[in-house]
Amino acid sequence: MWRLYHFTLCPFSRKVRFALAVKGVTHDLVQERPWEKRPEFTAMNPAGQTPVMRREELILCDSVAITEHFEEALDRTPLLGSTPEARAETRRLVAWFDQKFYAEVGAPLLAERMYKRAVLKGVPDGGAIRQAGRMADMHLDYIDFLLERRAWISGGQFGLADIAAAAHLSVADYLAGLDWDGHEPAKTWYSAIKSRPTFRPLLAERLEGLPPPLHYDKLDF
Ligand SMILES: N[C@@H](CCC(=O)N[C@@H](CS)C(=O)NCC(=O)O)C(=O)O
Repeated sequence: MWRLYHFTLCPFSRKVRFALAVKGVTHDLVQERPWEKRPEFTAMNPAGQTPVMRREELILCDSVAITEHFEEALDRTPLLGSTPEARAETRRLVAWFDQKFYAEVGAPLLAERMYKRAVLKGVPDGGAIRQAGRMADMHLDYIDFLLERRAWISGGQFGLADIAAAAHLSVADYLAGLDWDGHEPAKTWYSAIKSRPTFRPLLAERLEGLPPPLHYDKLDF
């Protein structure tokens, strides 16, 4: 049986969890706080980052390596696309959310609203939060732009770019960093994602002492 070392508000962990659920890979979960740098954890992943997957002696680190591993190992429910062009587009957008969205929105919100508040018990930097909100709005505009031209973020079919987008957006939404008003295409898409039984367990999880806004797990938001 696979074991996934994850952190509830880690978007990369959420991406792997959503992909594993869609592909039907059973696993158990270990909650890891990566900033604690547990020696047994850094022994598995020298980068000290969640997510990590383990089955006996086999250890997989990094969300892209993990999701691509299951894409190659399992024929069922392909998530990258059926042509080289479709796969390149899916990978471009996975990188968009993992790199650009995370750097501009997810990481500052996690630093200010989760780490500073819940771990350091300090005072968040309002300027950094407002800047993350402005960038989030730009990303929602881009998601609207894509969804006015295609059925899913990945392209014609639901795929790994939708999973990456949902994982990153859900963390930003938990941290009250998204204003959905005026983003109807993105809202309709995210409502469809939220209603999936493979995504609902992620929405049900809470970090102690840090509740999400009321709309967070509602289909109508
Ligand atoms: N490229 C990695 C990034 C993972 C990552 O940045 N994880 C964060 C938590 S969301 C982490 O463990 N940060 C602790 C650190 O970098 O020391 C992946 O895709 O898995």
